[in-house]
Amino acid sequence: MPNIPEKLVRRLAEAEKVVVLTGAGISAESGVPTFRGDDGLWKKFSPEELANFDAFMKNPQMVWEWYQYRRKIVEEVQPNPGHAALVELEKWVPSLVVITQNVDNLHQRAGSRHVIELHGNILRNRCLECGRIVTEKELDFSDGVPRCPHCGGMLRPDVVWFGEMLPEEALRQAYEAAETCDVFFSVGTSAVVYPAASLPEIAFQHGAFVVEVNPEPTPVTDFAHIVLRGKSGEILPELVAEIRKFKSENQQIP
Ligand code: BJW
Ligand code: ZN
Repeated sequence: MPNIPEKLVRRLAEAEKVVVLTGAGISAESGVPTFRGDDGLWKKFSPEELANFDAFMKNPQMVWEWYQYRRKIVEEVQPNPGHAALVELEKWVPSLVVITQNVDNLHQRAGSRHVIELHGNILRNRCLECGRIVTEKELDFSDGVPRCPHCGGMLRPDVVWFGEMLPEEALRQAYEAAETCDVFFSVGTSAVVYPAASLPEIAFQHGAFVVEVNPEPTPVTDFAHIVLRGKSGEILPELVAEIRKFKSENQQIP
């Protein structure tokens, strides 16, 4: 496990605004499969092929089965020490925003207070006709594909597929956070899916100190100020321990 550079601890101790962009890798140690790479969720199909509206309309039953399978995983797993470390980090910096590409709700379950969801949430469903949000309890799969209890329209998972716009307000807040932060972390994301993938570079261009936490190289590696190679469930707790130590040595106990 890499040691945490003192420079990073100092930067964090002085920071006003910290932003953490997360991807599937932060949930890997909870048991949620990632999308790409050797352990990727979609080995047979690329995410680009499956996660789009045309694929859903062509075979809604298959796509629903797939989402119900993943939903079950997400409901059965627990947040891991990486999620928990981000909750503690809130104590040590004046402002912390988590921007997540994940749809698994694990940051919220861990207790992070300011989470921006860029790609929706797998626990919600939305009606294609009336736009209402429908809870999981209301889903009826007796005809294969669930229908809206209000208008009978087709339901879909309330997530963002390829070719679809990200939620406007969430994206606006994410850009603003990236443009104004002092320290920006890119954690457990392959950083290949846009527009989320542009956020680390935007932060860098606006003068933020950019840190990558990932066992593998990504496009962010090329410009990050510090790269911490390894699992987020190990590195993030170690980082938070260093800040806790630094703050207590400097008598800034909250
Ligand atoms: C660990 C670890 C451990 C492992 N600890 N780390 C500009 C340029 C080029 C293309 C585009 C562009 N702008 C838009 C596009 C098109 C497209 C796109 O980006 N395509 C690229 C693939 C080329 N983007 C879109 O279509 C987006 N919409 C959009 O831009 O709207 C405007 C528009 C409309 C019409 C036309 C053009 C523009 C929408 C993107 C939606 C993405 N949706 C998904 C599915 C969500 C629902 C679901 O879950 O089913 O989001 S795809 C999937 O990828 C999911 C993820 O959030 C996303 C990112 O993946 P992530 O999180 O990075 O996971 P992995 O698996 O890729 O990486 C895991 C990482 O963890 C790895 O690096 C590991 O090493 C690491 N890891 N263990 C730490 N223990
Ligand atoms: Zn409806």
